[in-house]
Parts: sequence; C-alpha cells; structure tokens
Amino acid sequence: MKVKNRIILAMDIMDIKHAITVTEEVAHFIDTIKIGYPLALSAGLSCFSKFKENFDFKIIADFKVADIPSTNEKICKTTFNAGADAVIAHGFVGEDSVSACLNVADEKEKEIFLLTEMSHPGAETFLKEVSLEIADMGVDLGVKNFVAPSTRLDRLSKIRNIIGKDSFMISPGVGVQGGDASQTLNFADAVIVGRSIYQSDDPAGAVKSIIDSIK
Ligand code: OMP
Repeated sequence: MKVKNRIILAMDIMDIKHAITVTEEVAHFIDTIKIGYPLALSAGLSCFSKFKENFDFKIIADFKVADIPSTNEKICKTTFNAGADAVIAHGFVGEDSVSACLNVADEKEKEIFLLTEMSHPGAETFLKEVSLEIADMGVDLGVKNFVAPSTRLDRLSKIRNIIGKDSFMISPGVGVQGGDASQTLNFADAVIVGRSIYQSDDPAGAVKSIIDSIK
C-alpha cells in the first residue's frame, strides 16, 4: 500500500456529514483514510460507501478484530463487503484468529494490518510484554502490513527490525498523544493522525504543517 504524503487521516468524527466536510478540506493532501468504531457505529457500515462516493480514497477499517477465528472471518467478510480496502486486526488473539482474517483478505484481494503494540500508556501493562512476539508471528504468517506506536520510538524501531524493510508499517499516536511525525517516519512508512487534524480550526493547514515538518 502506498500512502500519499505518508499521512493517513484517522476520521473519528462521529457525525457523517461533519466527517465528510472536514475530509473535503484535506482531500487534496491525502489518499488513505482510517475509519473505526466511532464513525462506523454512529453512521453504520454504509459510511464506507459514502466515503467512496465522495473521495478516491483507500479505506482502512479500524475494527481491531480480536475474536475467535470463525467470528473474525465473519467480521472481515462483512467489513470488506461494505467497501473497506483493509482491516486492522489484533495479534494478541493468536495465530488462528489472525490467519482467519488473512484468509478472508486473500480471498477478497484485500489487506490486513496487524496491530502489534498500541500507542497509549495502558499498552505497557500487558501488550508491551508480547508485542515483539506478535510482530514475529505476523512475519511467520506472511502479514505484510503492521501497526505500531509513534509514542515509543524504541519499540517502533524494534518492531521495524523484526518485520524487515519490505513490510509496510503505519503508526498512530502523532500529535495529541505526543508522537512526532518526522521521528516516527524514520521507522514507519506512514503516520496515522486524527485529532490534530480534524479538531483543528484549519484542518488543511494542520496537514500542511505536518507535511512541511517531514520534508
Ligand atoms: P489521534 O490520537 O486523534 O491522532 O488518533 C489516533 C487514531 O489511531 C485513533 O483512531 C486510534 O483509535 C488509533 N490508534 C491509536 O491511537 N493507537 C493504537 O495503538 C492503534 C490505533 C489504530 O489501530 O489505529
């Protein structure tokens, strides 16, 4: 997956009209958007097709899929059928659950992103213990896309070493959570940014200043 300007917009505004209006303001700069539970649960899965009608964007569905294999299979099928190009899946649930997502993605010629370590402080309690092993498991399973935190650059670097330079890694936590775009992009292929853009009085200006900071 290639991402324009190395910025993915995390669109967590919960009102679909407002979400589309704000996205229009930055549409010139981006070609990939991440939509998760806040918008999908408020507006329904049809929000994917609404975005596809309005923008020539790739959509990553951030459903952090984390269930038993047969349920993961159903979640991924429904998500891809609704128009998502990729889905984010948790790795801590193990090989069989991740494989179920991968199999559906392969069948439908879509992609999965494997979430390794999360960006928030609470991830240190449990997930950090196993995140490098999760990355390792992803590599063994043939996963090509990974999610890892911009808030812990030492961990981002370790995860990059495990997944290798040919894997694609996207990184949330830039801006409000404290991560820096430029430093993050020393390891990740693209940053995921939400509130710093969509809560700004000038979303286009916010995107431009990130682009300037990473040149
Ligand atoms: P902001 O903090 O507003 O920039 O948004 C970050 C986005 O990335 C939100 O949609 C989060 O749900 C998501 N995210 C994280 O913040 N941390 C993670 O570890 C993983 C994700 C994610 O999977 O996208």
